[in-house]
Amino acid sequence: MVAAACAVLLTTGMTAGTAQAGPPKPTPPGTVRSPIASGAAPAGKTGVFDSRREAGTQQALRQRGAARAAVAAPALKSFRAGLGVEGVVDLDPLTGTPRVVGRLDGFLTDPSAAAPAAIATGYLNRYPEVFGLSAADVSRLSLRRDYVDIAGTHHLSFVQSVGGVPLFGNGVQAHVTKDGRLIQINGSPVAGLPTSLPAVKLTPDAARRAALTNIAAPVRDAKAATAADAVSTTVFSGGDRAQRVVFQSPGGPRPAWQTITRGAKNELFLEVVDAQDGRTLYRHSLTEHEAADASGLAWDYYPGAPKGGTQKRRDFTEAGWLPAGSQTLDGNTAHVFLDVNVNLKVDPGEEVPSGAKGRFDYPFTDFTAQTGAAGFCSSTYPCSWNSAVAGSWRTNADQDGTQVFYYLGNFHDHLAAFPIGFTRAAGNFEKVDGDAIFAAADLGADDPRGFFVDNAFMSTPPDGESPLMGMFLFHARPDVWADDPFLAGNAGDEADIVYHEYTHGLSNRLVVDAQGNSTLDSEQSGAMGEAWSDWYAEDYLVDKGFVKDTAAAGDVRVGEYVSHGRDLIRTQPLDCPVGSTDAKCHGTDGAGPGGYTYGDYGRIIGFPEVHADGEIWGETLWDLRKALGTTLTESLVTRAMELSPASPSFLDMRNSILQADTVVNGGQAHKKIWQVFAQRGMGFFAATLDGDDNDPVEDFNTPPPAGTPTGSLTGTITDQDSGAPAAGVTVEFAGHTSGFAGDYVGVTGADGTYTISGILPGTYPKVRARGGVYEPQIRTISIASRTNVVNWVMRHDWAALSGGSAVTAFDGDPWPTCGPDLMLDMDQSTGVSWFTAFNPDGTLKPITTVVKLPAAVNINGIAINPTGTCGDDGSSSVGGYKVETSVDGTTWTDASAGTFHVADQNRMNSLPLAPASTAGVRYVRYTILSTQVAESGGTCPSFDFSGCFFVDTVELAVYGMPG
Ligand SMILES: [Ca+2]
Ligand SMILES: [Ca+2]
Ligand SMILES: [Ca+2]
Ligand SMILES: [Ca+2]
Repeated sequence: MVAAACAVLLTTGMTAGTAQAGPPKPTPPGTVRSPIASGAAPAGKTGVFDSRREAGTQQALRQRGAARAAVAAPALKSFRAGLGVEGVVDLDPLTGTPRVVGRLDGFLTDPSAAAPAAIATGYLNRYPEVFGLSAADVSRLSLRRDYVDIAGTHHLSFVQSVGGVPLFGNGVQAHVTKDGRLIQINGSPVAGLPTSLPAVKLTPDAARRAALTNIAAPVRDAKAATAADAVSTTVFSGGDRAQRVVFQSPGGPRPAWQTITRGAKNELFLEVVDAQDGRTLYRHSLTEHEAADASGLAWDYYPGAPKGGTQKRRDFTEAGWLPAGSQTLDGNTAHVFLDVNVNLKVDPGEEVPSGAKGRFDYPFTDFTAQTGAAGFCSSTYPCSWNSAVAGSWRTNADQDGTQVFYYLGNFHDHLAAFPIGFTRAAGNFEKVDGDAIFAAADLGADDPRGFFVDNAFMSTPPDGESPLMGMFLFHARPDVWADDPFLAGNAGDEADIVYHEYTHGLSNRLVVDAQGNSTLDSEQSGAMGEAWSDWYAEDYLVDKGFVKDTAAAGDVRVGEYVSHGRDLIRTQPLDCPVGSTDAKCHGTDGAGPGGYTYGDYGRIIGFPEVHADGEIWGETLWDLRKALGTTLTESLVTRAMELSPASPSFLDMRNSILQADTVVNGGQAHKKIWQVFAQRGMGFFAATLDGDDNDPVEDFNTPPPAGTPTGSLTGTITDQDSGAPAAGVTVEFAGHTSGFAGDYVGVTGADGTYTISGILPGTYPKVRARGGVYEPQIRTISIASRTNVVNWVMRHDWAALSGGSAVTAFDGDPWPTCGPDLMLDMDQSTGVSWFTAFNPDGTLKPITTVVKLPAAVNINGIAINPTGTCGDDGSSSVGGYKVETSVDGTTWTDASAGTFHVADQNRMNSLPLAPASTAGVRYVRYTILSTQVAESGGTCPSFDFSGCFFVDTVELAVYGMPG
């Protein structure tokens, strides 16, 4: 909740709402329509016509199929039964013969040394009543193709014919394994074909003329040359062709001409024309599909990149991302528009329109010469707008929208493919499931305030609802931020930025609770979310050769383009090994040089922050990729998300990666995985209290060898003030309680004793005791291979909510998610955050909270942790304070007053108490009088000190005995 937000880059975004507002659907483009064809062309395949698929024909065929099924021949029934419960016998209503015969749990025949074609025809001959083919029919099949795939399977295609004239469409296909087992028969063969057909009435030229009329093409005169073969192959001057075929219509086989003619716009059409009456039986364009495909220009990495920097034509329709003829970028994978007025709705003028032939052809206009050094442009990092010229971003806006659409489709396909497998079943983003990505490019570009720069985000609701992605311009207007260090470009033009945001969708759909809601809600899981996003993006770009990861360190940089080759988005590149002395792996003042380790958590930029701390996880996964290769690592990292517990810590996810290795890889990579994590400080004895621990302890050990004798831990826990045994207190080894490697957890009984056994020997940095009304304690404990005794003395916190205390009044204005209850939760990682208000003389307006204790207490101590929290820096810590007590909530007695200093941050500070203030206390009133901004070296107002906006307290505790 730091007020100055300029440094926050590539966030997951918490923007409310999923912006379901849809634009009007595009009007289907004009298509060539036949004045003859009686059926409307099916959607999506304009120009296709098949007389067998006309509604009336289909109705008749359905009735025929139903009638046939009702009186299935006994032979067919017994055949079907013989295939078992997973047998498939699917009859084609047009032919009454099987479109598929097979079984899902095996093969149709045993292995055989016979020729594959003989295996297939032998099977057809064995079941004439199923396939409807007599021995004579089978003998007339001609083998057109025997395709052997890379697994050795034969895919056979047999053509049926009448008098040497082939049947159009129908036939027999058979698939045979390399050891001669029949897998499946399909193809809907036509049963009982006659040996001859009525004479044709149309000449080849008449058929050609009918075909041209059918496609509304001008009928040209042409000379015909007809061969003396069985199909009367005819070639016309001008290139049109015709040959005889047999066409299986619902009424039976008919003689026909198959023609290939050229339409009005030079498209080629294949048609089948009835040879007796000139009727169109079938039509399919051979080229219009190509011409009507939606396509556009896009590069693979960023403009000017050494590899993947050049715009190329991309077929959006063939890829399945956008229907042919689309006039906007609203397809199955995404709806990209330009939300220049940042209302998260598609307003008039915000769609990216297609040009001629469904093409989104928007060549990139280079602004480098216009923008120059002010925008950090160069030939290697060209600019796409000039922030000093209003509206100059419009020139490349449609180009950028098209580019974003390409990236989203491309990454959709990459993530869906093996081995990642982010498919529809896994919860990916597709319009057919109601959740295509709603992507706003040039977000806020036209907003007069000029704030919407240097960022990108993705917010991901559960499966079935569209996520919202935002891509901003980079580089602010000079009057808004003169020193903006970023390139004057478009976020949507850089692959890793778009892929980073897309991956937020992956992680938030895979790490979920049973309802499908994301559980990436802890500090460390948020950091992993950022790291995964960096990792999947760069992993892909390196795989494809667009980013070159050499043996040297520091090649792989997120935001290479918008940062014009500097470390502006992350503190250093991903490929920075631990201990690297390469200048590119410079690290930070807080974490030191070289690759980061777990102990750098919260120190990389001086305070906990998900993008910075995520670099530890990202670099670790980059090591893992180096150790295991990209394919296995993609698999394990993805499967681990699916196995993850809720709100995971880095150690939870390490465990899930190990478990994933057990599941999909037989545990073969266990040793290497441990080595990688141990080297990054996530070794066996590493400790984190949970996913919200901002101060995890690193360890560089792999697990002790199998068979190492274990030890146990036992002891007694007593109440410091009463001396009584403390029951119900949990003792747990942080980092060893997620359920994977044996939980090290024990609970005290009524006598205050606990025992944990089976502990591998070593030093565990965070062993925590907590429970009930007792203030948690954390200790480092060494375990030897024997019984180890550790006793604890714990303190009853009478202000703890869990013991029945309550905030009964306060006069400040707390941040919505950081209210005063968080002072009383005995959690040192949470606290209250108040908005500040100042008097005219600059002093803070005091903020008061009243806490009611569950019983009257003779107090012997009050302690406060005054530190900045809820995302604020140390300047938001409390300086001056006052504490009063009361037995009735009406009359107050001064108990303590003073000032907390920087040295008092991050700990509980015991307050000196006035003797008259401690007896029979039921109420405690805490007043904040000032912040630590001045002691932190700041003055307000200043965006550099969060204490100018918020003042916080982590915890307040009250000790004593019932009074
Ligand atoms: Ca809008
Ligand atoms: Ca979905
Ligand atoms: Ca490298
Ligand atoms: Ca707290």
